[in-house]
Amino acid sequence: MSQHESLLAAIAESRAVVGVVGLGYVGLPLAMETARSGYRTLGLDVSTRVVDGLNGKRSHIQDVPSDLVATHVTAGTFSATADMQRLAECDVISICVPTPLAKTKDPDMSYIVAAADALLAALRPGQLIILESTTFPGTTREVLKPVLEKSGLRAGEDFFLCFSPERVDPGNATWQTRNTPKVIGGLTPACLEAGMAIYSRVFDTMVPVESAEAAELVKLYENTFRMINIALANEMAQACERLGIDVWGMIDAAATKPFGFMKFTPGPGLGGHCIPLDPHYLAWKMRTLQYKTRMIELASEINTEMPDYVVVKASDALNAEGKALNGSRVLVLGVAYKKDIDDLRESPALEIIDMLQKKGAHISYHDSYCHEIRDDGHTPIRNLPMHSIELTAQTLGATDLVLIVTDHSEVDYQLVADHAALVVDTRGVMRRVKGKAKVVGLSGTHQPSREARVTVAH
Ligand code: SAJ
Repeated sequence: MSQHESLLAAIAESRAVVGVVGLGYVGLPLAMETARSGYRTLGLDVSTRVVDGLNGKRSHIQDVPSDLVATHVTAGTFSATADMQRLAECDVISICVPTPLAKTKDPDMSYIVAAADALLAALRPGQLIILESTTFPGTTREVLKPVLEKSGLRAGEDFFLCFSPERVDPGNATWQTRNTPKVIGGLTPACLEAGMAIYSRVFDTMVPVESAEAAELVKLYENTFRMINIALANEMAQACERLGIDVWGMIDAAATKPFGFMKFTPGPGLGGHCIPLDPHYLAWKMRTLQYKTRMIELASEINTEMPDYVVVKASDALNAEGKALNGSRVLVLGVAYKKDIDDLRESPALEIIDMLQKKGAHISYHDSYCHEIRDDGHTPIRNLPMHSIELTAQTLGATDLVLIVTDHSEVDYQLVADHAALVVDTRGVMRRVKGKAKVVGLSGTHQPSREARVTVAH
């Protein structure tokens, strides 16, 4: 029996052991799904805190309940380890490690290379490796394959290699790991067959594509599509500013088009660990092929200038009240990178607070998801840590400006409208309320929201 046949048999008979490297917001949900699908799963992570927590039946990931971890740990279908040599026990290995950007906006491949080195030490015939981390087209074939073939084993013959992009959307109650269609591409047809054999037992819908490179590009295209369209919405906000049009009402009206349109909204800038980063993986790769992805460069420029645009709006709003930014008390409302989550990564709020501080404003913030802003070495803000303050009539009344950066759903915006004197709203959330506060939007006049579509009786 060939290595390929014995691997397929182990998968078909649920004897295959699955290893998941990297137990973050992608890896841990995946490990739970492979365990649910009947495969004994070994979670591997460099953090002993993560490993000990999971073996202690505690989850550190918002979307994975601790009782689910407990179920699989108790049943013996999941355990965690920091010992990368145990990769040798695994027949299928999914790599879910970070792929950040360096300060120079070049890909930081260090986590993938570290995982590849650990895999090399444990590689044996018959293993299937599936890279899930978002990365530039060619990574699987040009980075991972050469490292693993230092073993003398050949990809596609002795071991098998696929790329399958993660599509995890933290906090999404509808689309989760199991029911989100799963794209996969193999280095060879035999690789793809092996990848499909295991993943079609884990995911509801599989989407095989022509190659590992195609699968790598699908993910980057998805997120580049978002980044560019967000930039277009941000450009519309600046156009509406000059036209004296309320950008939110304009976009709501455009979104009534029942076909050929997808709604994106302007904001204070681009946060998160995907959208601001992923397009630069593609731009970087294309530069090595002497091609300049002009749309990505321009869109990134527009998104990157939004924090500055917001600071100017804040300064102008205070100025209109005869106040200087210098010395004003500014309450930043919402600092997470998007609403209803607790993630500060790349949040534009951090850059905005830093710029306001540098102009002499006295900053406080309220965000019930992010109780503290700590100095993690990347945060530009001085005098850290900062702590979220209570949002009350008193704290609102004691500010010269409330700057809404993130529109968490749980905030009482009527309270803001009733007790703040001046609000700059970068999310269009104050359109839903009316009160004494003067509200300045991202563009033009800030119209209270009204039904964007009136059905006319004929
Ligand atoms: N943003 C806007 N305007 C918009 C949409 C987003 O300014 O119309 C801003 C957000 O405030 C945030 C940033 O862009 O700062 C990114 O927002 P996002 O909604 O794209 O959320 P992410 O970063 O969590 O993106 C993830 C991605 N998921 C994966 O890569 C697997 C993305 O592909 C998803 O489409 C997105 O979640 C989602 O739909 O929630």
